[in-house]
Amino acid sequence: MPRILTIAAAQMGPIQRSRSRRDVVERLIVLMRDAAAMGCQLIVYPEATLTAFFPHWWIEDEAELDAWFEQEMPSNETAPLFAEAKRLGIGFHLGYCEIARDAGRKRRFNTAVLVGPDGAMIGKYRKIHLPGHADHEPWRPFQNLEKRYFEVGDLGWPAWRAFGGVVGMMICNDRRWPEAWRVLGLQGTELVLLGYNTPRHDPTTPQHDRLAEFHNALSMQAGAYQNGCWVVGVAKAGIEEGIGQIGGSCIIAPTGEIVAQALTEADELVVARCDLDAATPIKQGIFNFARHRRPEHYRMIVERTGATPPA
Ligand code: CDT
Repeated sequence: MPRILTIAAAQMGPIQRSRSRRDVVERLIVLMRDAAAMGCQLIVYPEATLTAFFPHWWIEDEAELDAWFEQEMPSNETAPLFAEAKRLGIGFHLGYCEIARDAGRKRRFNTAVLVGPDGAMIGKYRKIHLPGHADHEPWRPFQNLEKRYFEVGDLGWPAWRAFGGVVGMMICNDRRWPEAWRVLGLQGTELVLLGYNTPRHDPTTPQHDRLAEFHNALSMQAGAYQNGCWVVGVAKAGIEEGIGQIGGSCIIAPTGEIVAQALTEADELVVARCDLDAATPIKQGIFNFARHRRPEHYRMIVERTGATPPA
């Protein structure tokens, strides 16, 4: 039986800091209803979907910082999204900022959850590659304080049997790291869901600003091809509180080809019929890990060279 999954990448336009969770959830539900009407079984929302991307600002007050996070999922504000998904029989992926309580200790993570069409939680991933810096750097036009506001994810990198295939998640900066893809690829992942908030301007390397969209697509297309998986990459795009963020939300086939892509930097659905079996020729062919991968040699080379640049 063919394993065809119709998926919507739900790109979000900017969310200004004055917008409430209720406003945002209303926008998410509009997109979800449209996706369901187009026959989608899964809708994928971006990283930190529910608010403006607050790591762009220096925040000292603890209560002010906490207000950007979700204390529970679902919460009173997000429950309508879960209820609508269940009513429509559509699964979803949602990125949000999580406060967790661990033996009374408050912990903050950049998190994504995968929810089934029955409204039940399938899995949770906490972002591992946190970009940016931990201290206030006033020379920057905007901050990138993920290293201050989040802990490195502590849930490992699981893949789940879901939606008729093997599904994994990563979050934004993770997509630039080949290790992220390979850890999922080694688990047989056939579908990777990932959201991002990527500023068009990187104050540390402005000479690369013209390449922001290219590096985004390059990372995701390479990850898809080299691991034989579908990728749904979803942006929070447009000018948010004066900071321009790239769009380019897209769905990529296991061949590395982009099969559908956003045309705007606003709320927009990007939809594709994804045949999960299209991963098989890559997984059993050019990237058949069991036959062609040489981990013992990679280890030997790293041990011999110390994996440091030559003197
Ligand atoms: N959210 C996030 O991880 N953003 C980073 C910005 C890095 S600056 C180029 C990203 O990798 O897109």
